[in-house]
Amino acid sequence: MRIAHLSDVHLGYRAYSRTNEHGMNQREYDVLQAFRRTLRAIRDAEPDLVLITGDLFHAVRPPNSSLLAAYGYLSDFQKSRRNAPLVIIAGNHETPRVAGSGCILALLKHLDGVQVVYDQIDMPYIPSLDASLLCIPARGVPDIERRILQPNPDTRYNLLLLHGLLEGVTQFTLERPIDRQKIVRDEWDYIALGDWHMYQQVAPNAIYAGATEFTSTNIWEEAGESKGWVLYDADTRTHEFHPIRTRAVYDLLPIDAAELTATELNQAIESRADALGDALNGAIVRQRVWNLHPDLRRQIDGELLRELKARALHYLLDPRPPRPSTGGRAYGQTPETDGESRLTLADEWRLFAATYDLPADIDRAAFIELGARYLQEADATEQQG
Ligand SMILES: [Mn+2]
Repeated sequence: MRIAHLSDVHLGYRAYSRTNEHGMNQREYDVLQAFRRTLRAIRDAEPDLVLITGDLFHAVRPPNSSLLAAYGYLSDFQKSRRNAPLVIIAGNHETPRVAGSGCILALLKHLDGVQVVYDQIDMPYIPSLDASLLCIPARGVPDIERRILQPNPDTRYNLLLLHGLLEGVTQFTLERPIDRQKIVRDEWDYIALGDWHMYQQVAPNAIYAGATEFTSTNIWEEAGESKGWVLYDADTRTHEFHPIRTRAVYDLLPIDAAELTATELNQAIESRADALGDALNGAIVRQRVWNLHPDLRRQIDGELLRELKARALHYLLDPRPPRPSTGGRAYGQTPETDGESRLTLADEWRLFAATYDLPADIDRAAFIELGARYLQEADATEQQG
């Protein structure tokens, strides 16, 4: 059995102010395009089964523009593959806070061949494939601990679908990581994972397909990584990752402005951007500048910045004042408005804590990790829903 696995499409995601010729937010359109490209590639691969492991939609109530387009794409997709099975589980982004308030994914179950799991852990069976699929949507994750998760011994194939972060997947300490032992087991023919936006193989039979576009709060951490989908063979337990074209994202090498004159700073900004060549056009770009004193900041060439901002889809000059003044800055007061500053703040914490004067009996590594965990928890609280 050949399985196509995609995840974290985040339809309805919007960012920046740029719109396309139809007045649609450019990033919302990019995300739709990535979805369409992915569906085309999957259609051409003719898999027996397609899995979407959560966050198909970016929000509980996605914009009509994305909702209508996605419905059309999926309807055509199902017709083109003669309504072969497609199973979708809900992620945290499309799951309403209150149980029983319905889920937008329920709309898709009216398409032929489509099954949707969003309220709780469920194990649908697909007779045409003789396959059982243990589905754990975002809302089912808290139940993992008290459930016995086991394959159905009477079916040819047993798959597990999960939207959630396994322990050890990120460098950050998670508040409630999912016990790896409970999920990653040899008895499953395939373990399709979602929620982590980068393609990552956890075991030969367990894979995060990653997102199909750059839609995380920390896209800079993903710069240079490919987005795409996974084609998995359940009989040989082998897979191929198929990249798809996305908007380009570049996180340029930071500039340390501590020792620079205004002319040197402007030259550094220009030369780092020039190094991208034509790739700068239409790209999403961040240029961090460390130790930028407010006096020097006022001397940044406005015309140069306007030119870079006009060429890129989004050019973010991200200045950080000299370190002593960053110490008292409270969480939530970062100047950026895109919500991109989340991991940046953690970044900043690590930098700050690496040189902070600590009492001799304090373990610096543990101190840094504790701070990072507090930030992560504050972030998780803020992002819920
Ligand atoms: Mn996601």
